Amino acid sequence: MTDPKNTGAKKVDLKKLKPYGDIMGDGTLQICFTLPVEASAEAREAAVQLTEKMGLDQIKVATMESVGKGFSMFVIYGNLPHTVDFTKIEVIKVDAEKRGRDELDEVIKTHIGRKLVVLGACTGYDAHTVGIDAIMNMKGFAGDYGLERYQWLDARNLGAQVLNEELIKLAISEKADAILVSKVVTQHNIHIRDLKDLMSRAAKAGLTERLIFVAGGPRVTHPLALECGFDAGFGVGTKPSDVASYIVEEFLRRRERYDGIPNPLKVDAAPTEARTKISKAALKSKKGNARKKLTRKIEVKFGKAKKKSKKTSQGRKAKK
Ligand code: B12
Repeated sequence: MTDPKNTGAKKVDLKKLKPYGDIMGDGTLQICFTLPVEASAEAREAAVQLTEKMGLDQIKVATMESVGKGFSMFVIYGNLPHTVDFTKIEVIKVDAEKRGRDELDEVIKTHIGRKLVVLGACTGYDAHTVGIDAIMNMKGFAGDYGLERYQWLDARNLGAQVLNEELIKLAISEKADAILVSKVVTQHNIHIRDLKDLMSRAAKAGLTERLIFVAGGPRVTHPLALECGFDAGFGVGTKPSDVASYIVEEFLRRRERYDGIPNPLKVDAAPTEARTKISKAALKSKKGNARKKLTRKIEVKFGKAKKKSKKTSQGRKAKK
């Protein structure tokens, strides 16, 4: 990765980082939104006032377009007065070094000696298969071959609208090593409820120690996945090799933890300070402090979802 401190010709004050437009430190950014009113001088003024309320100054309306009867769309430039201290930023990231397909196949062949069984599905009511296909299917995504292409992965794409209970049954009967779940629809936080439902079933079936659970989707983040009881979460722009790298590393970590077989990838890790903290947190039990802290943070964000009915789309579908 490039050194974040080496950002260009002008010296950047990383303690007071703000957007760059034309001159370093100008804070210029571009926003785009739609108002449910006809494009007009009044609509333009409303857009400017709303942008002022967001805290931007030096506002310029670059575009106002009519987007159908009763709607106007704006592209607006403004300068943001706020800054963030980049040196204090810590991110909870998936703990895995990125490796290519050939290297991962070689690691599995040499150090595991059997194919890892990976089941992928889009669960519940969700019928958006393109995301899970991008990860699983042979042809892959953005020039990165899918998991089906890996010689040492037995990757099976179960498709859309797979019930959590079915997925758990298959995980057991197929002796899966990893379960990949795609959630795209997020209306009423259905993705969170479905993900949590799967993990509570997995816990009841005693699957959470050895089986690797990975969630993905455009609104899925790694912290959200952890909060739902998963081991890792991947969002927009994920490539199959990101997921394969994680599965292989995590498999070897767990094998070391539970069977005492040394992890051959450990020496390569060379963790950064932040990554060490995260790895330690990840190693704690799912009921550990790190996870609890994280859960509290996310519960604030999704507090409403927690209070709502515990019914899931799985349940509803089963009743039909
Ligand atoms: C194509 C599409 C459909 C197709 C789906 C066809 C199919 N076979 O998948 C059809 C027409 C069926 C459809 C239906 C619906 N859709 Co639709 N659809 C889309 C659309 C246009 C594109 C989604 C897509 O394919 N993205 C491309 C893939 C590659 O991206 P991705 O899913 O993010 O995947 C990447 C990552 O997220 C990650 N990833 C994803 N899954 C996983 C899993 C794992 C394990 C990992 C590691 C990573 C990973 O890796 C992928 C590659 O990087 C989006 C809008 C949009 N532009 O995003 C709406 C959208 C998702 N749909 C939406 C809605 C509301 C619906 C409907 C409810 C509409 C309706 N009222 O009927 C229905 C739902 C049907 C159902 N039961 O689920 C909303 C969802 C809103 C929300 N957040 O809840 C969206 C966002 C449109 C919108 N703006 O309103 N849809």
